[in-house]
Amino acid sequence: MRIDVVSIFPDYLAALDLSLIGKAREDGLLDVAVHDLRDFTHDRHRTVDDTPYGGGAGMVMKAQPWSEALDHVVAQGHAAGLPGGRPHLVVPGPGGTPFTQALARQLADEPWLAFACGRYEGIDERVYEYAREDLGLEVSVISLGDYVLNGGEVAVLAMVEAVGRLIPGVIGNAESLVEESHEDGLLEYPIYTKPQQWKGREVPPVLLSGNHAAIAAWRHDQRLARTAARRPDLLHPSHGDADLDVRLAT
Ligand code: 6GU
Repeated sequence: MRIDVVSIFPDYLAALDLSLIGKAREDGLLDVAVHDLRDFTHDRHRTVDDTPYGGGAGMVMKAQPWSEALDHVVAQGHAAGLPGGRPHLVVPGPGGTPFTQALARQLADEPWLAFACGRYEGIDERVYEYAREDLGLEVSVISLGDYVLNGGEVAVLAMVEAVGRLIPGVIGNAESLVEESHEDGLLEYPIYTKPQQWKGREVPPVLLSGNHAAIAAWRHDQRLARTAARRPDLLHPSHGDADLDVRLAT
């Protein structure tokens, strides 16, 4: 998979050289290119933002550096002989579609992803139109969750890690991918390792019983109890709607 990232803080993405993703790059499974948005400005101050039309707080990222950066990403990808022709453009932002394991799996099937890291209040809306209409890109705005980060860089690190580990060959033991939180809608069961007693605490006896059916049943119960306690929305997806109805009615 090819991954391009455009940011005004390319140093943030240095973490992509590390650990699992760094190893996948070394192994040729992932080809990551990070681009500095300011390289696509033409003024002395390398300006990437300006005040919003219509007023309001904060600054807006200018369309011009973004269009040139996206042109460059597409041209460089073609020069590198990429399959499929065009990247799926992902724009991280708190106003996007929620990022989930299911979305990570969809993105892991793409041969080419480009991430556009916004800062300030966001990017001039016409950049999305340009990407879709002139460059023919699929564009998805994706959010990590209901809270606000200062920019897309940290979100890209999270998304690239979630997507990268699903690419065949990146994780040695593919079985470890199946028994995970969010792969089947339940949270993971508690886990223990040696010693059997630690600071007066025992490992649950069933795990030492050698009774595989009993262990599987205990783990399933634990997953249900943990999901009910921490993420009841996963067990009763309609509960979220009740809140929404209250908000709309008031
Ligand atoms: Cl993807 N970006 C930003 N800037 N803030 C966020 C986010 C993304 N997801 C949650 N908050």
